[in-house]
Amino acid sequence: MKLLNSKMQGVERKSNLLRTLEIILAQQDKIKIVSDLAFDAVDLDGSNFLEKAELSEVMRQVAHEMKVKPPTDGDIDAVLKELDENTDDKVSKEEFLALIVQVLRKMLESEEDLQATINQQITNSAGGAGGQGYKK
Ligand SMILES: [Ca+2]
Repeated sequence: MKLLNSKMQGVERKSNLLRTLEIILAQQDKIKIVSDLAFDAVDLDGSNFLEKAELSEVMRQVAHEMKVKPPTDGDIDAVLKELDENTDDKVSKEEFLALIVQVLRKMLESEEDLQATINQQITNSAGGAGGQGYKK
């Protein structure tokens, strides 16, 4: 926190999700633990690799959780191709970790955008509305 003090004025209003995402992304070793747990949950046949069907399943779940459109078959192929660094048509734990980090980064970015919009609106309304009105 001390390091951040000088730039705190503009960024005080952060959602819990935004804080959580920032904390998570700063702790890659913990992401690895969570990633491995998630991997094991997704690796339905216990092969230690995620085949396309398993990848499809987790992408649908993530899309559902994030309330975005479900992935198409083309999306799944594209992600598999992108993640599958050694081109064996399946995703290893290391390759999966890269996916988790990407998803967290995307969430952080969209949360930051949302937060910036909210902060702007609070700033605008605080100007004329006498301040006290914005309480939980
Ligand atoms: Ca598998």
